Amino acid sequence: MRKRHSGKVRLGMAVASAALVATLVAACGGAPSSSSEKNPYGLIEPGTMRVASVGDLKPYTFADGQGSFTGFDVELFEDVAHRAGVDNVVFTGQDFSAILPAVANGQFDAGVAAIGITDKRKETVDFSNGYLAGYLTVITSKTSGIKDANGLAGKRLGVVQGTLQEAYAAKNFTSANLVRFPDNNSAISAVNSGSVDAHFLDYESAKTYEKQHGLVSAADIPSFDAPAGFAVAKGKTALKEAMDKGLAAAMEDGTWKKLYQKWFPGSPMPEQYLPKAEQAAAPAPTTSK
Ligand code: SNW
Repeated sequence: MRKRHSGKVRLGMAVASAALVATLVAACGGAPSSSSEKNPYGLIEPGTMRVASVGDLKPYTFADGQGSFTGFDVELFEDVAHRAGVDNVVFTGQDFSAILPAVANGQFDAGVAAIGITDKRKETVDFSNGYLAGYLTVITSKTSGIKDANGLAGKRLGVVQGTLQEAYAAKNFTSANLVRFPDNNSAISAVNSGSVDAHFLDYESAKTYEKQHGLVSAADIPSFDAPAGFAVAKGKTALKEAMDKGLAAAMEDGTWKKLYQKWFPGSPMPEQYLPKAEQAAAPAPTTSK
């Protein structure tokens, strides 16, 4: 008890003195954001990570009953931020299509929402190394008759604007009629009401919505070439490097694995993000004769 109490007092004093320093710096006309000592990552507000996310991508990123953000990506990001010395992480939900522009123009320090790393997206933002690779899934009602991707011909397929699903469907599901939504909740409502025939979203979220609404999967499309990463503004090298260092540490000490098992129970465990000792030795070259 005593220990915890004194810890709190010390923390309080540290916060107070940090505030004092900030006030003094401001009073002297110095720009705190240019001080690499006080703000090594160039954050909007030193000591705080402002993160753009979405509130309806359970179990990756979602707002719980109290409106707090949680999920695999959220907890992994918080862990990585902690390793970088930042414990105050503030998530803000918005439309997926608004995240990367908002990160690029400096309204947020990072974007976190199972955002697949692609060359196209790298034109506007930088990414951490990848931390998750999986499938894109078409879900539909039990009565739609859609059994696979071919069954989408002539059907109305929902996609969230700006997602890889939108791009993939436009290119590959050319005989489907795409219906663009701002977020997953509105698309799922449309599936439930029958105003669209199916929706195309991330695999683990599809499973969550299927359970919740009695929907079924019709197709899983691999998206391993676009693993999810944390988006940061271009040129924030120190921030990107801190993310990469934290991610590597979270993978090596088993934190990544623990979070994966917590949020994606029963899903096959990909090997590349596990501690090195747990990755199967590279298969010996086969010398079959
Ligand atoms: O490309 C995949 C990745 O392999 C992993 O499965 C996590 O999701 C992805 O990054 C794809 N995510 C979509 C995208 O990046 C949708 C994200 C969202 O709905 N917030 O566009």
